[in-house]
Amino acid sequence: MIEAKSLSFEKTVIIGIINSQQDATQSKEYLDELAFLAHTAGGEVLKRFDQKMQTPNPKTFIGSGKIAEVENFVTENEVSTVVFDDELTPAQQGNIEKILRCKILDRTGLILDIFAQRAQTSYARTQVELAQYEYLLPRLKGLWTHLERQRGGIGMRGPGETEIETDRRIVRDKISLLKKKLITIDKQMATQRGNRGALVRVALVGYTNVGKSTLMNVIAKSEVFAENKLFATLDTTVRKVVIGNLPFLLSDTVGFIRKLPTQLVESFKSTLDEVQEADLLLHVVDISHPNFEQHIESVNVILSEIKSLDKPTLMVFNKIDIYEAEPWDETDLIAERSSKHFTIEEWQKTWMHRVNDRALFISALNKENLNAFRERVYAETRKIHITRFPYNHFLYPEGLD
Ligand SMILES: Nc1nc2c(ncn2[C@@H]2O[C@H](COP(=O)(O)OP(=O)(O)O)[C@@H](O)[C@H]2O)c(=O)[nH]1
Ligand SMILES: [Mg+2]
Repeated sequence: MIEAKSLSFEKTVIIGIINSQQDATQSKEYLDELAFLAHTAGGEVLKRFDQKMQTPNPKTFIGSGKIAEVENFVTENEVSTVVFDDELTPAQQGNIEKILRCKILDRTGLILDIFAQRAQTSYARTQVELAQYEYLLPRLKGLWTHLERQRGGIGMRGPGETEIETDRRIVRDKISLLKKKLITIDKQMATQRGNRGALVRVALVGYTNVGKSTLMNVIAKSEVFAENKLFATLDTTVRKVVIGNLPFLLSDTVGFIRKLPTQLVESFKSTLDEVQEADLLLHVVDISHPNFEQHIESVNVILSEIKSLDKPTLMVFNKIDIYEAEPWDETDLIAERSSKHFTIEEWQKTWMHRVNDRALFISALNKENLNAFRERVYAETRKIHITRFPYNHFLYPEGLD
């Protein structure tokens, strides 16, 4: 994997479409997220374009009038990168590049680029590299050939730089080699997990940037990297944690996102095995995010893909310190009061009811409600522990002192 030579801020434009499945508010939020992704990768977003259309144009994704508008802006402002919110077909990518004459990325390419930037261990690097090659394979037709390739930067961190003109066969060989390498590592990881004995295993899951690593650091006194960026953490960290004498293993790993590229889900198998083999999931949610309920949905989609949706789960609503309800004007007789106006207490009631009391409301940063959190995790872990070691229930009282 080739790293960026500099992280200079590249002038970036982002583009999305609005269709009947996503209204204007939703599209705005999707583009907000894409802008955050572009920012995480080192880009400076100058402008957003959107277009109302039912299905993307097969040739240029957006319509010809819109693409001309984008072209003008790109030329006038010397934009170097244009990012689309959906996956482009290799043909669309090629066509658009010919028109805009700059680097064209789609959402998947951008996410892969961030992953490439952030993979720390050789294991994570191998996983990302495999996903990059699989993404590259159908796109090998002389893409980006006229671009100055030595420069690096967004979307250029990866096999695209060196392998682009080489034969597909070489890329295929590389893919099978990486797969073999991962199988070997997967086996080692499985053995390692097996060696951890019968300790209860708890996994933090959730959307990216919700505070999983922050919570891990508070609970396990570890030093996992936490940052206000998407996908700050890729590598899995496992710590032994003791609450009220009861030991268990807590793991923190990569977060999920809407439309997580399938190449990534596949190559991050071992990372996701950590979730699959957990006894208890802590599904962390950023309640201060306007879209948090959709985030929960996206996470649940991936959990169900890896057959982990039925696991015992506690919903952990984090960042209550910065939650703000939209102001509600009681005298306004037309506007209806909706969940956007809920107080934290109302959300608490709603979710406690929805998930049968299995919800906690905390601030990992300000350490609010962490005692309640510890109590609850203790109680849940204890339940699982004493099914394995029935004689041990003497050791662990039902509640903490
Ligand atoms: N205000 C506030 N910010 C938080 C809280 N927990 C985490 N954060 C911030 O949210 C950002 C993402 O946190 P991180 O732990 O890296 O999220 P992860 O991607 O889920 O692991 C960081 O800037 C944290 O400081 C919280 O309870 N309140
Ligand atoms: Mg993290």
